[in-house]
Amino acid sequence: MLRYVTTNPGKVREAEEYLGEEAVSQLDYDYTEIQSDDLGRIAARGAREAYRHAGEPALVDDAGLFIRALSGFPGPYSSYAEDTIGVERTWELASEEDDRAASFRCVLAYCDGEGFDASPDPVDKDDRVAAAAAGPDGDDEEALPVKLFEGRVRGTLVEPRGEGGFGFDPIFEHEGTTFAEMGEAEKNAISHRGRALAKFAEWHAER
Ligand code: ITT
Ligand code: NA
Repeated sequence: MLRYVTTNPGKVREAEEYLGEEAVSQLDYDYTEIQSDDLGRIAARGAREAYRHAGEPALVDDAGLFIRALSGFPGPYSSYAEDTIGVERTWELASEEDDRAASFRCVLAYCDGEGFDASPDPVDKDDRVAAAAAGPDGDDEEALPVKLFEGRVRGTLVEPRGEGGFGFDPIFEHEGTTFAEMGEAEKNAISHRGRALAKFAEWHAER
């Protein structure tokens, strides 16, 4: 069984909606989040650790909100920003800027203890480059292969609207609708996570 490794129930709802509840189940495991401004490195390390912990195929989801006028803040520190200043005050900070553009990014890191070279590789060149970049940087265990899938979506920050979703969804508007005003399927069709899940699903189906 594929394990979606996260402590965040909002992420799990979206992954189950996309992949199907029979195909994936949550592993509520708090892997070590290394200090890095690179979501891919954070996720790759997490996926190796989660696979070693669970002994089952592991998919780690590292994501964040990047506010252009704030030089990408909170980015990889989004979870910390949500817990400390919160969504309202993040909006207040952004509302003082003329430029309200932001993006969400999600990197999924997959590790099942196997290598990827022998299998046909339908994934585009960017993903292979990213996978190589995530590669060995420590002892032998660190050398477990990890495959990365990234998704991004651009939007505009607005005053909070909507009851759905999680995290910064109420202040993230895409084509007139905030992510918190969308259902899971609607959000997955356009979101950073949905796009990363689509790349993963396409690759995993061939595996
Ligand atoms: P895990 O590490 O256990 O998966 P987490 O919530 O701490 O849970 P991250 O470290 O990836 O996950 O932090 C991502 C944060 O970015 C998350 O807590 C939200 O504040 C924000 N975020 C990411 N994706 C989001 C989304 O789809 N909608 C709203 N906020 C999102
Ligand atoms: Na986290």
